Amino acid sequence: MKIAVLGGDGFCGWPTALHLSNAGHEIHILDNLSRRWIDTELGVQSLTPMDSIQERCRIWKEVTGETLHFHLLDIAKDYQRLRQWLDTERPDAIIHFAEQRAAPYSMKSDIHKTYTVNNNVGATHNLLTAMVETGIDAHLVHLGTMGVYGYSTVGAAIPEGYLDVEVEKIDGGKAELEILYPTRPGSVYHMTKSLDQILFQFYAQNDGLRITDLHQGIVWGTHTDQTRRHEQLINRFDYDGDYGTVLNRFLIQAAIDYPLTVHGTGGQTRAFIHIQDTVRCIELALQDAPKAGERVKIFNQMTETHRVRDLAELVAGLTGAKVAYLPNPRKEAAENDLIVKNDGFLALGLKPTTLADGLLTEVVEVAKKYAHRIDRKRVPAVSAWTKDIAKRVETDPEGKRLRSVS
Ligand code: NAD
Ligand code: USQ
Repeated sequence: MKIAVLGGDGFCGWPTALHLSNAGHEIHILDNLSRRWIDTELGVQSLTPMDSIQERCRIWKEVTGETLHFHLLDIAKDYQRLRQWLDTERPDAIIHFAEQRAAPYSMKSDIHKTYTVNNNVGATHNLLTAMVETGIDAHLVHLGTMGVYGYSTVGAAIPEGYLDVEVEKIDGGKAELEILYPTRPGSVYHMTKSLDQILFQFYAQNDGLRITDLHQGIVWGTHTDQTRRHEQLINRFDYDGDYGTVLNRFLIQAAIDYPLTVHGTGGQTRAFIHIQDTVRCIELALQDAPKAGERVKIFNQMTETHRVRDLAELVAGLTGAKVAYLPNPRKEAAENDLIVKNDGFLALGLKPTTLADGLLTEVVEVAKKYAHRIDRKRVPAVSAWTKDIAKRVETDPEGKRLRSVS
């Protein structure tokens, strides 16, 4: 297949591009490199040294003989170029990663909120309307988030996107409906993914676009089979307070002897997936496209759930790291349970990679190798969800914010 990977220079997009190229597909990466600019804005860099996208593509060609085509394009801003590109290239599938994906970054200021909404909703809508306008019959696979559901404890498993409900009719009878699971986003970023869902619903229904939305959990790990093939193919790895995600952060913190930064009591339960399974799931989703006129296909792309404090204790047990319980900069439930259905991918043959597989140690090894690149001042998460919370969360880089260390 000819596949467009939008956001293919990012943490999930790059290994996906390699995985699909390795599987024999023709890959076109479209990216505006905004994520690299955000690194500069924040004064951070990937833990792992990342070459330019052109250099990465050159190395892939050298290692495998396969070409990765790169196109510098802003999906949210360059609408006409996007439409023209789709019209000319007519890809069979489009994988859409091209959004601002950090919840803390999206909550930093009004400017960051506005950017995140304009970029994410604009990119998704531009893509959908350009697909209609050009008349291409590509299967769109979008990376959404588990966070659209919220993480509330209702004592029932979260289904894959849709909920069967019964409503009382005016005549007193009952009617059965299938609705999108009610969204309850916990940040401006997660809100944009909720808005994306409505855009997909409309374009699938109105124009018969074939769309799969992957509600992905928190991705951890760094390597996939393809990124291991050459030092310069290495994936990016975010550790800073805005873009670093919880388990990867704990692993690098352990490697540099920094107390593990648990927010609040660490009673938050979240869904997780290893990066190797991310790329595999996307390949499986591509093979299972909906037909025109079908509703949006939704998969929960996760393999396990964990409580944040349990992860901290696990990493501490593995490495001897200390655990710090900090004031939570976010507005979120202090404790929640989370039960998630992921039958869709299991039925398609996914064999989940779990935390017990020794990959935790691999990440610590990667972190130790590149520890000299870590700026400890960038480790604390200082982006607060509200002005009141900001007053409570001190911004001291190391040590003084710690409420208790176990
Ligand atoms: P990332 O920030 O590493 O990569 C996103 C890429 O998209 C970057 O290369 C960026 O330059 C590009 N991009 C952003 N806006 C663009 C635009 N307007 N035009 C062109 N390119 C643009 O993020 P990631 O971790 O690879 O996440 C990819 C997708 O997966 C996101 O949509 C995210 O919401 C979703 N997701 C990520 C995780 C995770 O834990 N990393 C979990 C669930 C879902
Ligand atoms: N947390 C800590 N300590 C830290 C960092 C985070 O306790 O040092 C806590 C947070 O308060 C939160 C949980 O860990 O309760 C998860 O935080 P996170 O930053 O790992 O994940 P999140 O903000 O939800 O976002 C990430 C990705 C996003 C994706 C989402 C999937 O950045 O792109 O959509 O995971 S999910 O969480 O399933 O919605």
